[in-house]
Amino acid sequence: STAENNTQIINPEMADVPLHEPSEINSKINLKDYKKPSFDVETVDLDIKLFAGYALVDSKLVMQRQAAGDLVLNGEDVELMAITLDGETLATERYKQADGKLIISDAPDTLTLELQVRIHPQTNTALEGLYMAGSGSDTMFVTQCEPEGFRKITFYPDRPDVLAIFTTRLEADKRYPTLLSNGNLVEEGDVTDAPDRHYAIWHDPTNKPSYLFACVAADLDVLTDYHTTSEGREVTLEVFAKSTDIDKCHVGMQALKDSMVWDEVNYGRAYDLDRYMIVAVSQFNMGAMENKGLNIFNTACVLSSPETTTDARSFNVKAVIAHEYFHNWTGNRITCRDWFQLCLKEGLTVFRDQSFSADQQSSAVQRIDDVATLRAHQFAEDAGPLAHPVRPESFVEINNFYTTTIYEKGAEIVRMLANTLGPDNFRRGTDEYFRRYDGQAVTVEDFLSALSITDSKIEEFIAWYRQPGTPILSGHQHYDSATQTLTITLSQQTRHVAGFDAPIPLPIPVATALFDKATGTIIAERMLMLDQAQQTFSFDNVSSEPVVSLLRDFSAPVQLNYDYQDEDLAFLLTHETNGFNRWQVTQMLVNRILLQSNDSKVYLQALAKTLPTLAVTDPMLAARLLDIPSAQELASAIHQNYDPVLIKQQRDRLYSQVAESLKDQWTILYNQLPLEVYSDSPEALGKRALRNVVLDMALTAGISEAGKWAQQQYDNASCMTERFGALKAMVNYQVTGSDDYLADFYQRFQDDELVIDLWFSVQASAEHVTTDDIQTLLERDDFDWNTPNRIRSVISAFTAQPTVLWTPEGLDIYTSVIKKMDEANPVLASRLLQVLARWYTLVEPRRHMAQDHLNALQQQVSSKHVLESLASVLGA
Ligand code: 0A1
Ligand code: ZN
Repeated sequence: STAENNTQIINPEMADVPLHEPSEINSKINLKDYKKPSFDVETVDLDIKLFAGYALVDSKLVMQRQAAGDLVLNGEDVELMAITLDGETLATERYKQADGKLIISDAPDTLTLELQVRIHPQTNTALEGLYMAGSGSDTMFVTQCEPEGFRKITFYPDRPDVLAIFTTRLEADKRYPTLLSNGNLVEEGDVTDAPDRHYAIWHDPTNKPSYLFACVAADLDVLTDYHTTSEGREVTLEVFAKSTDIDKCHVGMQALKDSMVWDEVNYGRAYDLDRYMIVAVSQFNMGAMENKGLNIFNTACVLSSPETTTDARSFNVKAVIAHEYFHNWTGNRITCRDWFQLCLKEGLTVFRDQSFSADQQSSAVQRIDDVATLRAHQFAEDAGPLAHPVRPESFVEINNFYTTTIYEKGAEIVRMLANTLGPDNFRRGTDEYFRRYDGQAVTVEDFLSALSITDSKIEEFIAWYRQPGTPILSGHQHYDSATQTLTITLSQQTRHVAGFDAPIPLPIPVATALFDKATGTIIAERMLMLDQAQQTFSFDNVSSEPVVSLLRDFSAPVQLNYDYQDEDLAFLLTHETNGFNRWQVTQMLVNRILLQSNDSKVYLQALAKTLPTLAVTDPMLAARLLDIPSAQELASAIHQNYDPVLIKQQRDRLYSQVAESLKDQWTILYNQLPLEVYSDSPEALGKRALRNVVLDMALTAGISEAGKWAQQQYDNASCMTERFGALKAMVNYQVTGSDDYLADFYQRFQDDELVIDLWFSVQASAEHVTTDDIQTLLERDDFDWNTPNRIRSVISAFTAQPTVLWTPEGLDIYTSVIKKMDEANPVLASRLLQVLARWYTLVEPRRHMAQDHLNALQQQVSSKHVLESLASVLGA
């Protein structure tokens, strides 16, 4: 009867996905086939000369044999102009070039290889390798080498277990005064005989894999600051951005300094070079990139100012800065042996940035946001055809594996390890990890082995890395008043994902507390370690039946299915001591109402009781407690006959019930939260967040002045959070005059690309958006197909409205964008496609309609990125 009942979740949903002819995708790469490289690179000297229509790249590799076998270099879209081995031109019969490889079969054990290649950064729209960003007179050259972009710059053994010392000479026209690469600047000057050209030489003293190489040629301003490390090193910090953006670099700079101190204090890790550079680029496929000493950032993840950046985005800027900085130790100094180990650096680094962020704001709110993201995106991925282990065992295109499973579930595993060990032993473990593996390319097993020095059971967590699917944790309790004993029985079940071994029980740490019903206080607290299919845990000396709070602070990435009464949850909403746990029970209540048609009375009463005080004591938490899962998150819990219209109606109905039942509160609260002078304190952030939620609620409840409030909030806004919150509300509720406000917003911010992205997205995600509206946005002159941020501001925003997306017209638009990007930017195209993975859960006729669209798309695309994702999505 319920969408959450076990059978539907555990039965492999893919059973009713038709088998599809596998398409012609290039061969799979398997973890089990890993072989050490036959040659190591000791030093690389690069000379990159940028010209108007092309670039020439000279390289000199000093190499040493490590194992038997051919000398294999990778190269894609690079034109070989010259090749010498130990100073002699290499005869064409001594090497062969095929399938993106250059193979030299009878290479000596030590050798120097010199190559010259020609590449075309100006026409590189894939944003991998060396590419030109920007347009017209406002261009720059920039690189993206992770995971396999370096092979688009020159022939090289482009794999993370080949570490080398890089020296880079970069030469360009003086229109690009800023010439940067990794490490330290050793020389710069004019090019003899070419008065318009100049060069710079950079040397990176650390051994690094090619994916961490970067260079930039641009015309940028710089914001400079300094940090003295705990080891006494003076580090120059530089953030490079367009001159008009430089005043938006202070938030990022401060976050960088905070991150440096945080890593010294919490992990004993100090920075190791004299210079740390960040470059802001407006065309970038992802958030940012941790290249050694020279991070490249999507402008959206580094620029921030109160007038132009919402609080949520600004908070994200700080988190991404921290993430990339933390990679210096977890990723760069200790790197991955192969790309199957991607979670080794990403899971650990996300865990570290989440911990950093938790120290910058209420840790409860941080946990709420991280868990909400995990549940909305990772749980959906794990429930569908793109499910894969946190450490995959095979792939066609590694770019398809920068997923929420590897990042966010990977971070949850590290969190479980940290919680199981406790802070002291976790620190001992990470110290050991850094001591043992600094300068090496290692595996997940190496990480677990270092962490387990104080507790060998830790190594059992390897199962979490190997097995896909979200475990379901079920349980019930029994109280025996005669013996004063409470027993809790827990069991776990994970769906069997096609193509993988049958699931085995995982070690699941279940943080548990018992609450006395009469006093509402905690009478016992324990971490239960469920490591079998089913286990019973008992608590003695329990004088009356308590309310059990389970999975506190979300102690494991599982779906909880405990036989709570709604009243127990309402009790916990009042008495739980930790804000995260309070939020978690509201979400359980909401899910029961929306997915199991439970009555909403208990939930509404509990909210009415909690909200008025909480709004004053902790406005940020109060705002979160009013969360109702998004349409997409709800969809991720439905495994068949998903009807987007029905789910939207139910969600809207509950939203209205909340708004109506607390109607008197909204006016009181809105008046309690007058606009204030901008401040970035947690209190001010909390008030702004709550004010925007209250505004929405007031509009839903039909409070007659609410439209006025929105207009006034827009007009008098002191920052983007206030202005954009008001605009969004006006657009969604079609407040009279909202079109004028949209026009005003455009007018005010037309020179700021990132704000115009907001302008696009507020329309594309609007409650009443139509496919015609989306089409109109895509046809505008300022809709730029070369800028991923702009594409996402319409296309990704549009997925917020599943009732429009899952229509023939909606899918026509969505798949035509994938088709368009398939050639130009396959990384982006494939990521957009992955969002459609759960098409097969739709109710007919939408299901067939979606299938037809995906089948048609398969005939029209050719990148292995999109073909691999499509094959999985179609159930091949
Ligand atoms: N390592 C980066 C993420 C990243 C991955 C791929 C990219 O280009 C295709 C760019 C960035 C991080 O974790 O931040
Ligand atoms: Zn990362």
